[in-house]
This record gives sequence, C-alpha cells and structure tokens, in this order.
Amino acid sequence: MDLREVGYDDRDWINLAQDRDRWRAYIFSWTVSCALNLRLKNIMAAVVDQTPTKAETASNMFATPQDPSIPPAVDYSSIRTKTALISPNEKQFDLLQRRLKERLEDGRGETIFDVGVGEDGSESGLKQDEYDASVATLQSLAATLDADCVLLRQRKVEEGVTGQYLVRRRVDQQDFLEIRVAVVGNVDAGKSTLLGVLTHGELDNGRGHARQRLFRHKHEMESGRTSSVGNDILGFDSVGNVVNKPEHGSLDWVKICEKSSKVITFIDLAGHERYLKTTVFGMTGHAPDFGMLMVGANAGIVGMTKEHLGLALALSVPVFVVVTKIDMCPPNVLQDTLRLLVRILKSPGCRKVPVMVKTSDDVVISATNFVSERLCPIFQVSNVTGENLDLLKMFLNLLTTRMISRDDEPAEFQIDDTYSVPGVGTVVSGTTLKGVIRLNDTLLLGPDALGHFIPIAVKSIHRKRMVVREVRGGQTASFALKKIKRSQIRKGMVMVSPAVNPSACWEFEGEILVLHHPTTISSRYQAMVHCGSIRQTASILSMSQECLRTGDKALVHFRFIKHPEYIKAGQRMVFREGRTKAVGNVLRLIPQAHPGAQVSRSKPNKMQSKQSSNCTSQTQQILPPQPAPALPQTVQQLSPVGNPDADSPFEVTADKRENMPQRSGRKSRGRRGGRGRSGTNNTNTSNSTGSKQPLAEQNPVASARNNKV
Ligand SMILES: Nc1nc2c(ncn2[C@@H]2O[C@H](COP(=O)(O)OP(=O)(O)OP(=O)(O)O)[C@@H](O)[C@H]2O)c(=O)[nH]1
Ligand SMILES: [Mg+2]
Repeated sequence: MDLREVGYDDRDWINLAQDRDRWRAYIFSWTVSCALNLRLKNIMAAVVDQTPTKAETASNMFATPQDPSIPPAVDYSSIRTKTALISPNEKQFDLLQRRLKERLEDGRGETIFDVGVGEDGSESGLKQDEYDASVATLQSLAATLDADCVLLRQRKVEEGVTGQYLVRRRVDQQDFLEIRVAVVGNVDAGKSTLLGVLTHGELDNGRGHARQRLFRHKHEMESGRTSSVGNDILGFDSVGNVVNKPEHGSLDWVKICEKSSKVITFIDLAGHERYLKTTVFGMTGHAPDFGMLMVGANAGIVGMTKEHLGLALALSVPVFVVVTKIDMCPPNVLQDTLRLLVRILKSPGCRKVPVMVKTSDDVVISATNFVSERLCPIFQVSNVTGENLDLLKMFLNLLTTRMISRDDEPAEFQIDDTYSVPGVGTVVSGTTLKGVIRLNDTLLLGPDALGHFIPIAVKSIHRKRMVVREVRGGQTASFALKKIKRSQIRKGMVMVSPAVNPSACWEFEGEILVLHHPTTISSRYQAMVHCGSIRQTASILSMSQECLRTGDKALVHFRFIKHPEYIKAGQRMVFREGRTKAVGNVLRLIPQAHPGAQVSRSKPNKMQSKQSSNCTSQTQQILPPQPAPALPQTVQQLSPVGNPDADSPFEVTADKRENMPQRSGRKSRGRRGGRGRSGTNNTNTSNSTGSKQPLAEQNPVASARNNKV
C-alpha cells in the first residue's frame, strides 16, 4: 500500500522513516539482549547442571558454524578499496598476494586486474603518482607469483586514472592454457584463409594462398574447399605476443606449445552444406569454448551462416563474428551486411548485444564481458591487407576457457578420432572432459557393440603433438593404446576412470525443440543424434504429443538404432536430418532397454507427408499420451512458438544455391527454364512454419576474471 494515498505527505515520509529506523534499532537491541540473556542463562545452567548438551547449545548459539572441510573465509575487507595497492603494509601485501593467487588459479593462470577501482566499482580513479605506485605494487605482486603484468587499457576518469592489467603466469614448458575456437560460416567466407594468416603470420593474396596450409586432404587442396575438421594453433606468451614462427612454411607445434602460456586451437569447419554433418560434429564433438562466425563482407549473410549461428546458439557456445574481405567490398555493401548482421543478432532468436570492435578499448571491454554477458563482438578484417587483424589477435589473447573441471573428479575422455600410426599402434584423439589422465593409467574404453567397456592402458600421451605425462579436464590430447586394434574403436566412444562405473544405454528421453521440419515428425521418425562426439541415427519411439511441427517442444523417447552409447543426463543434443533439426537436452537414460527391443523401420518413418499430418499415430506410446507432462524449465525457456521474427538464425532458406560462392546477377529461374521455386519456397516455409525460435539463453560460465580485488 502506498501511504501517500492515505494522507501522508513527504514530511511524514521522513518521520515515518525515522520512526521505522528507531523501531528497527529498538527491536534489534531487544533481540540482542534477549539472546545474550538466554546465552548467559544457558551457560550458567550448563555450568550448574553439568549438562553437556546445554553447554553445547549455549556455545553454538553465537559461534560461526565450523565445517572442518571448509577453510575459514579470508577477510579481504582491508584490501577492497581503490587505494589498497598504493602502499600496502606487510599484512595487506600478503592478503593482496593471496587474492591474486586465488584469481590466477580460478582463471587457470591468468586474470585481468583493475587498478584504481574499488571492490564495488563505485569510487574510481587515482592521482598519477598513486596510480604509478599501485602499478608498481601489482608488478611486484605478479613477480612473486612468477607472472607477468601487461597494461591492457588505461582511462582518465573524474578522480584521476584507472587501468586494466593482464596478469599471466610465465611459461611452464609442459603446461599451457588451451582455448578451442570453432570456426564456422558459409562457404568461401574466408575461414581457412584467416586461420592460415593468423597462424602463419603471412597475408593472403586473395586467391587462396593462405588457406593451403589448413587442408588435410588432396581433394581439399585441389578444390580449395574444406570438407573435414581441420586444426591449427596460435600460441601467446605471458605478455600476449604471438609465438608462432613458421619455418619453411610449416609450424612446429611442439615449439609453439613450449613457448606459450596460452594456446588457441582453431577448429576449421566446412562451410558447404554438403559437409554439414561434419560441421555439426565439429561443433558438438570437439567441445569448443567459443564459436567464430565468419561472414564474407560482399556475400553477406547467406547460405549456411544462419544455420551455423543457430547451431552455436543451440549448443550454448558463445559466438563472435568476423566480417572478412573488407578490402574488396564496396562501402555500401559492407554497411548493408553489417546492418543485417546486427538485426539478426538482436532478433529474439539470438538476443545478443552486438558490439562493433574498432579500438583496443573495445577489445578489452568485449573480451572481459564476453562470457558473462550476452555480448557479441563484431570484427571487420581483411586477410589481404591485414586490417584489424591485430584487434582480433588481442581479443583471442584475452579469451578464457569455459570448461571447469576439478582434478579430483574421475577422469572422462571423449574420442573424436582414431588413427593407426606405424610403429606406435592405435591412437585415439579427443577431449578430456573431467579429471586427470596420467601415463600408464588403466581406463575403461567403450561402449562396444554390446555395450561393454574394456580395460585399456595408456601407453603414451601427446598434447598438441607434444609428449606429456598427464592431461586434465578441458584439454585435448591423443593417447597411444596398448593391445587394441583401431577397428575396435569408433568416434563417440569414451575412456573413463573405473570409478565412473560406466554403463551404455540404448534408449533415452530427451527434451527437444523442433527448429525446422518441412512437415511433421511423428513416432518412428529417424534422424541423426549428435551428442558430444556421438553421432548415430536414433529412432523416436514415442513423444509427449502425437506429432511435432516446427516450433514444437516435447519430451521424446529415443532409441539408437545400431549400438548403445555412453551418454549422460543434461548433455546437449542436436537431432537432425538434412536441414530438419531439433535441439535440446538429454533428460533421462532408460537403462533397462536392451538390444532385443529393435524398432521396425517401416517406410513412412521419415518425413510424414502433408496428407498424413493429421498425426493419427498408431504406434505404441511409451510415454503417457494424456496429459502431456509439463516441460522442464530448460525447454520452457526456449522460444515462444510462432514468433514472426524474420531475422532469426533459424529462418528456413530453401535455396541451396546460396551455398555456392556468390555470383552477381543470379536468375530466379532454374537451368531448365522452369519457374524458380526458391522464392516461393522461402515465402511458404517461413510463413507456414514460423521457424524462428529464440533459443535458450547462452549458458555463461560466470567469468571470475574481471572481479575486482
Ligand atoms: N580479397 C580478399 N579475399 C579473401 C579474404 N579472405 C579470404 N579471401 C579469399 O576468399 C577465398 C575463399 O577463402 P577460404 O578461406 O577458402 O574460405 P572458407 O570459408 O574456408 O571456405 P570453405 O572451406 O569452403 O567453407 C580464397 O580465395 C581467399 O583467398 C579477404 O579478406 N580479402
Ligand atoms: Mg575452408
């Protein structure tokens, strides 16, 4: 109730507030005195009665509960002000050192430190001499922790100067922070070229010179088109300099890793729709920390651009955008591309905050807020002139890992590739998701076709081609395995610590949102499930509703058709066939399902025809059909259905030719002179399906690195 409505004027408000404060003070003192009396009484009673329980009650009343496993919290109140670094006394110096150490550990060896800013950020700015003294203290603090301290940004504010410094541990020959960046975007956007330029330090000639180093296959070199998952690395030392030094055109990964404090692993993916399955695998199976969406300035947002953006959003991978070819793009076309890009990013489907990165200040602001906020930095670069590439490098240098893992957890490693190396034997590569794996550890490898896991010994470990003795959560690695043939291993298998006690599952329940389907999905529909490095066709046994159309959300009971897999509740999954796709989470495993319960694969199990879209499903419903269970929170957060958002990344584009390198003056009629259907399709599908769904918000891991001391 607003008291002003019943006759109080503003003066009364002040009186009321004062009265209230007086009352509060009175109630507080009364409570405290009661409590003290009670405590005294209890203590006396305990002493007189010698009743241990009472004495215990009395002593516990005001004592802070002490859990021996939790170390007592450190009181940092004396170093919270902006002046703390100017001339700290011995005790404060120790506290500052302890705090910095904690932050370096949280940030896996690095943190961004604000000088001249108080903990709450309200008061900021120091006089020049105070600022200089603070920086000197920070440098000596960093030196005691074997770290370097580099200025990122300095600002003049009302009360003086503030600065942001990158504090990063110096090189340990064996250890480095690893960040994975998946590079996506339409065909010919310049993905491989940019990676070639960044990692080899040589500009492109505009005719495909720089990309040659990224290709893995002969046919890729010949066509210039990426068709597989490529890898390249970019190393930064403790002061943020690039350490890549190509010798005779090729990079020595071991040397880079030895000199680097941070290594960015780029996952170069294919832009052509033909290789979409591989690109989805690159995004799900290689566990990227970030997605770099590339857009050719002149071609604009075409082909697979929205598809890839939608995929990154669906998998909760934070994305930044790099617009290439600004050297050859007329300014008006560039402006059109940027305008459309911003509109798409701001659309309800993305709910991003686009930021044009033009200065190093923009880089620091966007890098420090990249994970925690919904920022989407946009860079405009040229691989031919090198324009703005330094900003992009600075940004990459400031990225921090999103994968949080503890060493004491049982180890888990997902396999994304297998090799047979002459003289070595079978080698598997992949990502360590949890725990630590050491040389000669025995892990359980599986599941095989029968769902079994077999013990396997790790013969040797390589990290980025460098021999190491152990790998931990968040790091990619390859292992040479003892006594096993390559044919016994497939992508999607895992190697886990025996403590995990793993079991394989044939069936699971997922919560999904259909992003696009031309007609309807019903029971017995089959499509590819991508979940981590798992890639296998699964069949729908039943659903929480009879049929699903674009925009529908449902609980779905899946069954793998070939072999059981090791999956876990909560994992992100993509369910797709061509451009038909649904995204969601694994909700529950169904352990009792066994291989005998095969699903019959009758003809109409693929896309249901429009005539049959009345959804009269005769299939067995495993989930109770009525009433439909309430959808879990995660799916409910997904977009409201039927949002007419024309810029959504999930807009249906039926024109496959958009995947081809863009040519001007394209005609709308087909080769045979028939009526071009693409335009009609576009209108129809986007209208009828309303396939523009905002996805779940990004799931940012809180970035502790920008906390102030
Ligand atoms: N002028 C100019 N040309 C560029 C630039 N970036 C890339 N190119 C050229 O664009 C062409 C395509 O580059 P790629 O790196 O193969 O493109 P991609 O995105 O990897 O293509 P896919 O692997 O097929 O998806 C090459 O001929 C490059 O030389 C740039 O900034 N300016
Ligand atoms: Mg390429």
